[in-house]
Amino acid sequence: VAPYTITYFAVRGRCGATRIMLADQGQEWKEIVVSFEDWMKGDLKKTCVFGQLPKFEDGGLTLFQSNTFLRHLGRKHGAYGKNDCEAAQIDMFNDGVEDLRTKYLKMIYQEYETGKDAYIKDLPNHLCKFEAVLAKNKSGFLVGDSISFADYSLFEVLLNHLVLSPTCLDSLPALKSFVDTLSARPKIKAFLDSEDYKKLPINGNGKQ
Ligand code: 0HH
Repeated sequence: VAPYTITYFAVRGRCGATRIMLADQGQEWKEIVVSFEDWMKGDLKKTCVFGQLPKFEDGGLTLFQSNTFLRHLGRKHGAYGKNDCEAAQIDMFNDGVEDLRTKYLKMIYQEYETGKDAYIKDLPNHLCKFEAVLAKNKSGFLVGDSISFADYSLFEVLLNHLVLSPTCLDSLPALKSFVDTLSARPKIKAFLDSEDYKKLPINGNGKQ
């Protein structure tokens, strides 16, 4: 039986990285899909700590905040570094990914028509920071020598950016190889090839 449940709208959205992480860690999970109509009734919203989805359940533990899901899974499945110093660096990089994700979501939901071109033009200035980190760390991961939740989050945000701008990694070889390596991990590959993954749009407004 699946110990984990994700309750969310029918999008990859803020659960993309969590799902990829669960798949790569060999975990099973249940999905409860909430329609916009059901959400608008307001009953579920009232039960959500911050009035928003996604919700993540691990047995009797109920969590909100997508980055909290990643940290919880990181702790449980050995993807949070091998000591406190690595854990702190993993937090730092995950927060950096969150900054990029927030900019991306703002562009997608608030200024796609007016801001997309400028966003893509400015993108190398953000991606080059991650490029430098990966070029320096010979393991191919952001921190230390094994995969962490921050790697899954970076990977997922890069997949979305490759849809937005297919050439965005052409001058960033370490990031390109990072995406290739993670895409080729057997459980990630199987998940990315699955209908469960492919059927969901990236975002809720049809833009990508
Ligand atoms: N910091 C939170 C986190 O990381 C942010 C959660 C959040 O923004 O978990 N939740 C939004 C939905 S995420 C929310 O609950 C964006 C997906 C939009 C898809 C909507 C499509 C619906 C059609 C099926 N928003 C609703 C609300 O605030 O009432």
